[in-house]
Amino acid sequence: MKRISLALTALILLASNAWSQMPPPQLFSEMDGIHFLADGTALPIWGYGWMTDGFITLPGPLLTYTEGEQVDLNFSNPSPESHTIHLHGLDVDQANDGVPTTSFFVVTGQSATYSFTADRPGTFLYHCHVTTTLHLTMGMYGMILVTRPDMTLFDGGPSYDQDIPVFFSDLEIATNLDPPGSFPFHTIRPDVFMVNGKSDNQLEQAAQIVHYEPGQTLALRLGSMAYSRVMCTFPSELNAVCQMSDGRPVPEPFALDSLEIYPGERFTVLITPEAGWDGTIDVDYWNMADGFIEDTQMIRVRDAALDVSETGQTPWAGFPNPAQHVIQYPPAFNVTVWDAWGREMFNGDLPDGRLHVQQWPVGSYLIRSGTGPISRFVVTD
Ligand SMILES: [Cu+2]
Repeated sequence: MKRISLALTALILLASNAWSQMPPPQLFSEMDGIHFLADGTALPIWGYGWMTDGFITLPGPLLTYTEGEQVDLNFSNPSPESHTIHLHGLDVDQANDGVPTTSFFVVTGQSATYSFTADRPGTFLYHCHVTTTLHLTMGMYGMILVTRPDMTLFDGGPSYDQDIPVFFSDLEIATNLDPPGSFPFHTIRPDVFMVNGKSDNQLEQAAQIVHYEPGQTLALRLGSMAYSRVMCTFPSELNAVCQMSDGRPVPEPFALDSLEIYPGERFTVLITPEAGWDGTIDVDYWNMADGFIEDTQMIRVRDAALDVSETGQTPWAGFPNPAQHVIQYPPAFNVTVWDAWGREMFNGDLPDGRLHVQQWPVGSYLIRSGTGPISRFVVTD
């Protein structure tokens, strides 16, 4: 009887939500998406996208809320099968949790609104909870961030400068090409391993690189929907400190050189990279069944001063950068150099283009000739 009344409630909820009438932002689900692998293969995916965009992505859109915000997450499903949005890790009530047996299915052609209060800051996930094994490997997942306007991780927690969402997942090409209609799904063996939906050379593209300014602290928002056990290795230059686990502060923050992330887990790790660093956080994907490493991907972290402009708008790129002794520019006049605090370090001409920095403190500097473009360089010891 309870089940029937729940179903009736769901039907009434759904009937009152014609999806054309929903205000944005509104997610939708589709089962005819395309995802490009690093080798150019176009792979069929299922997933979520913004209604206003009209296409789905892998992972789905990042959902960002402010602590305390009352959220109405509108969702419609024009796809041929039922789906839900399970709010993984958020403390929402049962009716809004997206587990179909205890809340409701969003069947083909219908819409629903998931209502909740984003009462805790942290890193969370969402995914479809219908035939979960299959719908997950097809791509129906994404990340949720709940942040605070004052840029602290939580009440009384440390402050930071940037949020960096890092979402791990994997898939099996054969399953995505030809999704099985029924069980067993436990035969799924992922063979594509992703960071924010990207693999291999895709992770060297500018949009995937984590850039920082020296002195900045970045909050890595790590979450996994992979079948694999994920292990991240943090080089010491990043000064990584784990602050939160599964959306709550850890009892005592701890320095990290590696971190294991099991399916569904989330961690918030602060990094404060040293000036002039360009390197990777290696990400190993371990097969949960046999305990072997299947693949290694990476997150590239780079001092923004070391980035080579892709637009050609920064012709004034010195060499080498970072520099220890001398940095070589084209010959120039009326050159000004500032340190990271805006103090003038040099003002004059460089007729031979050679800027001597051997005696300068380690750090990041800005340089400009006349009224030309400003470029950045790093001095190391
Ligand atoms: Cu689904």
